Amino acid sequence: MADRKDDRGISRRKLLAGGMVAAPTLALLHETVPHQGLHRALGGDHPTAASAAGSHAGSHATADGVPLHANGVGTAGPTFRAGESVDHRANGFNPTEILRDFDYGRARRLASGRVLREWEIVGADKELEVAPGVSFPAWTYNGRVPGPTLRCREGDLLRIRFTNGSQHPHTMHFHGLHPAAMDGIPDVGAGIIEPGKSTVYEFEAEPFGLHLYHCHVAPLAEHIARGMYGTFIVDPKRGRPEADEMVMVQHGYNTTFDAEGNQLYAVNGIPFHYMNEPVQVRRAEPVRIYLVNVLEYDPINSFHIHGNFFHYYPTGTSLEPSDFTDTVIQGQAQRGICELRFPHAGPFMFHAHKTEFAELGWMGFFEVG
Ligand SMILES: [Cu+2]
Repeated sequence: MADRKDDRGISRRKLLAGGMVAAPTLALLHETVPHQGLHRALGGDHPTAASAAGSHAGSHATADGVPLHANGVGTAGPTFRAGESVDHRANGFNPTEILRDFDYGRARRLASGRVLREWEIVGADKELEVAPGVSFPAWTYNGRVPGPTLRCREGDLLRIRFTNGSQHPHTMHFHGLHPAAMDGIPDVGAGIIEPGKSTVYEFEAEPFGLHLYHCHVAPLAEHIARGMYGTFIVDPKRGRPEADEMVMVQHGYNTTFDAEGNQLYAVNGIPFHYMNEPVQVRRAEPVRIYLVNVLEYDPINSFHIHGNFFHYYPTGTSLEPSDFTDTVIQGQAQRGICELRFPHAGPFMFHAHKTEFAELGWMGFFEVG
């Protein structure tokens, strides 16, 4: 859950765990909560992302006087909504580009007639500006969070050369069918790939669907939370109908490294990005969203769209949708394909209907033209 330390002097996780609430913290709770309630009842400013950013972007102290966040990120960090932005060039990626960036690798047809696809993936430590003025020491695949969206077709032979250029040991663990030696976990096959070492993962693309890959080195939660994940799409042999396709990877940033929750939530790398740069789509035309949740530390995530409904294909492994809805819940590593058309022009929000995540970055707009 989102960290609430700088509102109430203790995280909700610790509060729920019980027995941890010290007297000064209780005093803070009593002092803070009724005041907020009164303030809201009087029609005062709600803690929107923009106002929260302004009011929390300073240094706060816990009840025992310890500064909470050296980087200035409280329960809601600085956002784009004040008109600021991060340095996409320095980050080396832009969520607007990640949205429709599908990496098919280098492909060639083998004598057997089968298609071989090859990728070079490099593990790299990288400081990313994840919100205006907020630096996060990420562990990445190819320098971006999320890593590249690897895409292929059912039955292709896949060869992924992974080189660990990070200071930390990593692997690439793919979801899908493959031999044990290609599973990308410690002590099996190539096992852990130490800094400076490399390995090749090779397997056949199956089953068709929407999958993911991520590092599988302990502590697993931290390796994932630092940014080591990406989308892995296996298209069905016959393909899918034409559509404006995009990938959305839901994740977060635990900027305090307390493993208790996240201070920022995002889709495709940067919180609030699609508030300032809405996703451009065309009215009445088919849109297909490859929606993946890799959020660490929080048990669920969700996706909700305004003014519309979508057909939902869990894991993308069936060509028949299982639901027609406007909201879907996903646990970590759950994913699904959303197919929809926008009947009306105009701006339509999409966001986590775990609404606390929305106000900490997981919200955006479609601009239907
Ligand atoms: Cu790792």
